[in-house]
Amino acid sequence: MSRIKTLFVTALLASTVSAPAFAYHCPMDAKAIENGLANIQVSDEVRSKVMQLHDEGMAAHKAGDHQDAEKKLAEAMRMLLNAAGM
Ligand SMILES: [Cu+2]
Repeated sequence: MSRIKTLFVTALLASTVSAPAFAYHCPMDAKAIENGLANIQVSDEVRSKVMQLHDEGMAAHKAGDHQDAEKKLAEAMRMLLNAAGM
């Protein structure tokens, strides 16, 4: 559980700190969300909301809108963290 938390916190920090200076990291964030969903017990409601944000984020990423993608992916990660009580 704590390894998952570290993963999310690292990804969220990367989102806020490095977004303008470094390459976008949407796929990394998406992977963190997938790992989180696989390892954290959440309600079906939270799971489907997180998956929706994940899918929307990756769709935006593929469309080249990385800023919007990272916003959605960060929101999904926060939702997972909140749901897990971390
Ligand atoms: Cu992207």
